[in-house]
Amino acid sequence: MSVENMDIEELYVVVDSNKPNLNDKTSKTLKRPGLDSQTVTNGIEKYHPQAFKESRTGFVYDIRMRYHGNLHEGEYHPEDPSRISGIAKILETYNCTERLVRIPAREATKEEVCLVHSVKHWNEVDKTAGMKFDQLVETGDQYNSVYLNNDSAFCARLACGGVIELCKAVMQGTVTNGFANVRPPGHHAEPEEAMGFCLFNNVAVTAKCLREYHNVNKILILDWDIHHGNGTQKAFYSDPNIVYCSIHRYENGEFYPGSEQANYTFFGSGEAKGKTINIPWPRAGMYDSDYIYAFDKVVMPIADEFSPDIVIVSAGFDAAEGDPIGENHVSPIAFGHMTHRLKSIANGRLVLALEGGYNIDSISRSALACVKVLLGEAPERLPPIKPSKDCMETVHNVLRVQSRYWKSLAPEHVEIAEDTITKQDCAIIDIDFSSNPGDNQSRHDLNELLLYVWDNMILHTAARHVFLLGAGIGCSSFTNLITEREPMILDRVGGVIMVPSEIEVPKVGRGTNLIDWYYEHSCIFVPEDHPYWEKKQKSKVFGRCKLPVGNMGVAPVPEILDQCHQEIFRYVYTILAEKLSYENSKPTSSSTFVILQAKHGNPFVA
Ligand code: X5A
Ligand code: ZN
Repeated sequence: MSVENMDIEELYVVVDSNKPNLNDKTSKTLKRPGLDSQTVTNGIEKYHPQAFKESRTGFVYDIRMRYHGNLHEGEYHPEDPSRISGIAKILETYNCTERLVRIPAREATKEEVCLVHSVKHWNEVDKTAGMKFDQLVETGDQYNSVYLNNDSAFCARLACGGVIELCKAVMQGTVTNGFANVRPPGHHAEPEEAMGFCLFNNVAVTAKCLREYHNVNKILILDWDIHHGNGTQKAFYSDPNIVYCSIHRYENGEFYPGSEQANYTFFGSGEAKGKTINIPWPRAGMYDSDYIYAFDKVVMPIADEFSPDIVIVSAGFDAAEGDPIGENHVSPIAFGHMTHRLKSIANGRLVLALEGGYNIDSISRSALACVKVLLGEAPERLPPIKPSKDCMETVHNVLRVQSRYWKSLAPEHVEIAEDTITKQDCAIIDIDFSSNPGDNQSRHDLNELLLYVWDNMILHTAARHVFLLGAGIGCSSFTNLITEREPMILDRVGGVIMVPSEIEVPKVGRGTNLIDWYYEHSCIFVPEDHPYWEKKQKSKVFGRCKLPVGNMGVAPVPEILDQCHQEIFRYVYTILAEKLSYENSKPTSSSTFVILQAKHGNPFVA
């Protein structure tokens, strides 16, 4: 593409030249679809005599699930019996046990387990109860990451039956929600085989049971264990009634269980396209903000739109701070928040079933935070959400794929963006925003609007070279955007051009990295008689300020823009020409660019 030859008129794709109604946007993304006719007619209604009913929280814990243990005495295995006793103990210490309704575990039956697993698998597990030491070792070694003793099969049946009983209790209204403190875990267990410390897939078997025997129509399984639940995904990959959504460490397929099927490019098949949602972290080291961001941008909109009859969480705590395997940093408070958000779905019918998690202290404190929220306590306050660049990139990849299947992920604005921006080499998003410079409310609205356009339009595109062009009060909203979205901005923005006119020259936020970048990538046109030039110290936080050519002093925004437009486009062209000629030498280049322009006053006449 030769940018020099491009007519400026052709650059214009005015996506939205009026001030969108921010309230309208809110009601669109947060709207709750409500009960659809299917839910009302399939007999689910009788399960929740609603309004003001007292909330009760069920708890499954059977000490016999501690019998499953490593045969090699003295040899440490992370999936240890003390995991569930540690959780039980902390709940006791913090006086939660007495507030919980104990739901007895029982062994799952062959018929139940075989709704997910093959009879061959059931028999193989069953046989282990009578095996000698050598046979146990040999059988365990035949699987990927599984150990066995003579009680393993019994414990696996108990864990599975425990989750079934708790979910039944929730559907029947005996309890509102609950926590299943069970082991061995389940989500790696596939229809035909044990895997990853898992023998039977507790959550998958439960979901099938609910549909088969308990008249439940739609189920959401949310898996926040650090590992991808390959077994659960496999069990429901073509089932449109069960949504499986997993947040996990992926590392380009390197992390356990090490399959490409954990990538966001796997989203379900046939009628169930979009019913598998993978949110794959590219590395270890994710924090609370990353999880909450994924929740707010992907999990909750989908949960709301799907409107399940019950939510089951594959609640591993190996993403918790301190976990030796997960190496992420999720705090107990964040686990509490995720639990809290999920309570808003399915009339509060929510069951957490333990999966992985290998630091006893971490999993105990995380489980405690979740149980407290289930019991009705408010989660503690979290600091403001600051997702990492890797998180935002992952989430937006997920959104790009999933917005084809979920309306709530693709508001009208974004559909326009898909059509007008992704299908061409370039586009201009023009936001005209009329207001008075001193009006704080409109400044706040414009800040929100730019963040919204960035998150929902620009990040949905493949544009690698975004230019930000601010005029008048639009300028300070851009420095706000740059500060709020620093990691992605540094990655995607080619240059920032500002024409503040009589407005104060805005500054970017703290951080030498950001400030240096801003200085290197900005071009701020400040007229000769602007008070800026009187300042003694000209800090880099104001960007690279310059006098417009043929300076005529402070004038209304449209006039200054008019005066500067040659210079502005020369600036954009120079940077683009440089970047594109560099990229064209590489096969993977993308030449798309967007100019986001926000200003007040009359439309910019080029
Ligand atoms: C349930 C769970 C982890 C398996 C890791 C095997 N399994 N290296 O967290
Ligand atoms: Zn795990």
